[in-house]
Amino acid sequence: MSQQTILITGATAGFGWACAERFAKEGWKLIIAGRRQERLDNLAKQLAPAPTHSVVLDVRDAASIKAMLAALPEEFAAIDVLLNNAGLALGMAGAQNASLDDWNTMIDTNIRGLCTLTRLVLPGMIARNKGHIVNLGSIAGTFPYPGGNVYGASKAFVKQFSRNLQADLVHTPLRVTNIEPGLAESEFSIVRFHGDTSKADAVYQGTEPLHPADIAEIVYWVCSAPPHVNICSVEVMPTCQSCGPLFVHRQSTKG
Ligand code: NDP
Ligand code: 8X3
Repeated sequence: MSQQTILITGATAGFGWACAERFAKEGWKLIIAGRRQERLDNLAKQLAPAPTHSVVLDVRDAASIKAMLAALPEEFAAIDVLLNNAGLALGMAGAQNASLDDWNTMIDTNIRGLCTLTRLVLPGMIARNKGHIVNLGSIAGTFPYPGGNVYGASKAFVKQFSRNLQADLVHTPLRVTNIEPGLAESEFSIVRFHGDTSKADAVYQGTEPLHPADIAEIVYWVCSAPPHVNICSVEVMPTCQSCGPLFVHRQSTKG
């Protein structure tokens, strides 16, 4: 098979970085995107000699996405896999106290950015009769928790959008997968707590969380399944995690 091409958003850290390494190891061509130029430069050096095209890209900016796709060098233009990985959680306050700016950033990144990329990449895939959209959802899109509010809702969108995409594409050979990880250590919690590393460290204390390489292995696995096999979703937690029981708040019986 000729060399395949993957476009990875959010390649400058965590899952995206690990996926770039995993696919490079298998001889894929890589388009790596993120907002931090220096990280992209370091990653490209690390991936060498894999063919790599780096793009500074904010997925919230539709015009930049269009320009990026229009300017792809010919050898990277036929995207086989779009890995919609760029995303973030911001804050853990209850809905009544949460920052509206944080909510809008999550909506613009996790929902609007993912939709824009998908919409703009799909026509090329349809024309080539080949392609795979892999989205990074989360267990937070299924299981609610206090402070998860808009983050969880954005990942519920990703889950349902993935299923609806599959419905739209059923008459084509294109595939759609939603990866739904639980607790995984990356820069995710540092970002969530706005750079407070002690709060971020506490999230993983006393656990063996998932590692970005675990997610990369799963993403590579779903992409390397035979063409007639569409792995629709993968829910994955570290062994130390489970869903909690339903919670009931009871009035205090004391005075
Ligand atoms: P990281 O914070 O380590 O990486 C997030 C990546 O997203 C970075 O490369 C960042 O790059 C990029 N990103 C964020 N905002 C934008 C933007 N506006 N435009 C372009 N790129 C952006 O987190 P993870 O690797 O853990 O997260 C990756 C995905 O997995 C996210 O969608 C997250 O919601 C999801 N996920 C994470 C889990 C976890 O526990 N870690 C569990 C379940 C799902 P840069 O800042 O350079 O732009
Ligand atoms: C990340 C997993 O549980 O922190 O999506 O929301 S969680």
